[in-house]
Amino acid sequence: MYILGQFPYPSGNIHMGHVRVYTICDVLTRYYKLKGMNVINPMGWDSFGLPAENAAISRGIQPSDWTVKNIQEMKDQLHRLGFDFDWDRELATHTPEYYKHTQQIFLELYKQGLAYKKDAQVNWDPVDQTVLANEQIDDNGRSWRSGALVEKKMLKQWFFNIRKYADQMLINLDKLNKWPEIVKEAQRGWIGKSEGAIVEFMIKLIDGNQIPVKVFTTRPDTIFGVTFLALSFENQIIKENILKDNMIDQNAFDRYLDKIDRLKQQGRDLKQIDINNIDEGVLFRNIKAIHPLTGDEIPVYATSYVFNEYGTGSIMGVPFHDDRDCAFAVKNQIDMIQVINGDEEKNLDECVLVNSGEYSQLKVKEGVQKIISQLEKLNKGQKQTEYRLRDWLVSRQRFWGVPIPVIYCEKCGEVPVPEDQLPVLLPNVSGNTDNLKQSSPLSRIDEFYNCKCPKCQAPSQREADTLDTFVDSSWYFLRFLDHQNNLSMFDISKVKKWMPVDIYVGGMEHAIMHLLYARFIHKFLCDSQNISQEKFQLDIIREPFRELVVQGLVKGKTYRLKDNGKYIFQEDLKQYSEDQLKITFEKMSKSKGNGVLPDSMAEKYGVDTLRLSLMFAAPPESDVNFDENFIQQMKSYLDKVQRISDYVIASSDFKILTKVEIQEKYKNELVPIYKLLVDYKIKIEDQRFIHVSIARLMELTNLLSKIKIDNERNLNTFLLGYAYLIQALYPIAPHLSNEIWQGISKTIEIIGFNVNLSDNRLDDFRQLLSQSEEKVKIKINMDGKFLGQIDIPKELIGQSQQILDYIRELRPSNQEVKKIDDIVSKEKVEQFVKVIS
Ligand code: ANZ
Ligand code: ZN
Repeated sequence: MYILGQFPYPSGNIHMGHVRVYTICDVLTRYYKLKGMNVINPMGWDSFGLPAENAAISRGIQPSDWTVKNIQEMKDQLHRLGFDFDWDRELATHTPEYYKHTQQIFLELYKQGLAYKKDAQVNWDPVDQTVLANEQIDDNGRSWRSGALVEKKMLKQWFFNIRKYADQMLINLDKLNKWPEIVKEAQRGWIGKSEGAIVEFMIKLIDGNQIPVKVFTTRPDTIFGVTFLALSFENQIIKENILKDNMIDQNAFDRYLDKIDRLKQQGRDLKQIDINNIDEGVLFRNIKAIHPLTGDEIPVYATSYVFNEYGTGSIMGVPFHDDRDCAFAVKNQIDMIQVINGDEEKNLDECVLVNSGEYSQLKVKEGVQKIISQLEKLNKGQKQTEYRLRDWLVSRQRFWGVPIPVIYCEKCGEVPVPEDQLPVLLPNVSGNTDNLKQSSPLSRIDEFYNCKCPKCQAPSQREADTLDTFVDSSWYFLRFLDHQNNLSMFDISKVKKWMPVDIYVGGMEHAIMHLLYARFIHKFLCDSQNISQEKFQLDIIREPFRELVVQGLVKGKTYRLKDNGKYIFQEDLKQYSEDQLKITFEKMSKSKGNGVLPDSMAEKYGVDTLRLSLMFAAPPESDVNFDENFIQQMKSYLDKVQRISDYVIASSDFKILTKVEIQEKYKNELVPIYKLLVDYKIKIEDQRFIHVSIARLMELTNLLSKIKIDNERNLNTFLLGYAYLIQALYPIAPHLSNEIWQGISKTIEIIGFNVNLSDNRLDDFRQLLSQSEEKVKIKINMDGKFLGQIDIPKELIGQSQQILDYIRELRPSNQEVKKIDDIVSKEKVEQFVKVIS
């Protein structure tokens, strides 16, 4: 089993969010080991990136020194928190041993034509001479560091052709039935597939010449309702001045361009166009567009609700049927024609075309087909699929990243670095971090920048851009499986053995980009003979992460003044009375004074209490409100479990039997204990219910503490039950459980357990419970397909939820169930249970 938490950026501090992800992984790792499985749970560092570079600049130190120091500090912290990571698999993406292979991936993409260079617009800081990310620009369009007004500049940038995989990634989403629906929806939206057509309109210029303008539409059926044409302000045709000279109000046009630039920096999005805020746009004077089917003449505008980056950067306006076009038409008093009859929102397929010439009375689907074939016949259009997904811009004009392995030679042009010359090493910047302040620092470091052409040996220059750090993290889960391999990226047999990752745990902030990039690179590597030696048939769907757990936030207790909303810090609380303050829980942050340090909590209450609190407070996907009162309750629970061990040590008046004897002799007495443990296993194996599994252990603790140890029967039931409790508690509170187990080792040994807690396997409580149960066979059909048959206890008949739980618990040892479970999504299983009931 491969359990993985998203590896951290070495900022220098483990925060509560980290502790939560890694605790989920740790609990599951220990649990499955206890079940007898071979589990890996590796840890590493996503160690390239801007913060190291900024720290280096502000303190005059090497980015690598800062990074290594932070890694050491965080590692110490993780050790103190007692996580069971496979430290012998540790890796860091900034080491040459790792990034050599990141460069290899780049070269492989390059060879297959999937890494390419093209002009792209960047944010340029004219003072610092550097490219800025959108996040580095404030609301007034100024650089966060220099304060200079940011300019737009075209630069040649490297891209990965992720769009080649857009369709595959989209289709596979349907098969990832162990992923949260919300993440899949986000990815679908990001990929944004739209099916429609390209239609060509001719524009008649003043001199009588005609030029073509192509539009993308998802609704060719509305073509008879087109009453205007609209272009984006940045449209190429306008740039080339074909449509500019004397045709527009230049001042108004420039004002719009400025506005669009600002919106772009704020990351404006096609999906967020506000219909109430559609602007008037700019009309092109003295020209008309010609409708390709009717020959009618229609006006042409430039408007900001048409995006240059999508489709063709121009649209056909159908005001009667499109909300944005409608708002625009109202402002400009443009005609509207109804061409579709029926409820378009509810059931488009049932609608019919009207006012559409020979196509009138056709249903929409047929209308679309016939109109497209007519356009094709006239050479005026064709079917087209568009994606919102843009190719992945991977160039960064920064130092602290993977150097892109390309050399520029005057004679040979762009030459990829031969593989046997990898890695292209980052140079040393000791003593001179000034270079880092400017854009493309690598181009200012001679011993790096100047080199020989690998082909003709002529003096040449290296590429000075480094790779986006998302490239580093797009394949680390594969390297964990063979991280010391210095011959190749990984040994394919190891990858086949462990992949896909069984449970991947991380935050919502990575729901789109990281997961999309990792899926893309994984698919690409599967396809690349050169790297995988043979296509790796990891699983039928070639996806890297079988199950995804997206954890919620850890929120801190926040105090605010009722009258002005001001945040009050912990140390100032005394100055205010209770009724002056309002208490809420908010995302932890320094400015709110509501942060809680894991180290101090662990020191005060113990690591196990911290773990238990995070796991019991809420299911993994929900936010946790971190409250010290709650932690104290968890502490007293653990204290109680520990106190009970005193009885074990004290009780020697009656004979202690062996496990098998107790199981035989006190079968009935053990039933309630078994039942709780069966449910504990079910709930922990469906990660959504880890908190419920803990509730079962609390019930078991109560049950045991009520047993009066006044005869042999009670003593032995109590002892076995308590041993089970400590075993089951071990994944959640490993340190305390070990300590208790050591303390009662003599008794434990007599019963027949191993004195080393983690060397014991969990018993099959279901089996023990069902020794007296009668079984019946049920067949499982889904959507008319026979999936398999299994035996269930007769007493479960009619109780659908229990049947579902029972089936889940058989996983993963029962092959039949595993098969069913793989095909059937969670939602489907729920549906199946409804059918049974
Ligand atoms: C005519 C039409 C009639 C449209 C109608 C929609 C409804 P999605 O689904 O997101 O792909 N469009 C095309 N390119 C655009 C651009 N660069 N900027 C802004 N809008 C653009 O949207 C496709 C629809 O969005 C296209 O279909 C086009 O308007 C518009 F009743 O064409 B439609
Ligand atoms: Zn050359």
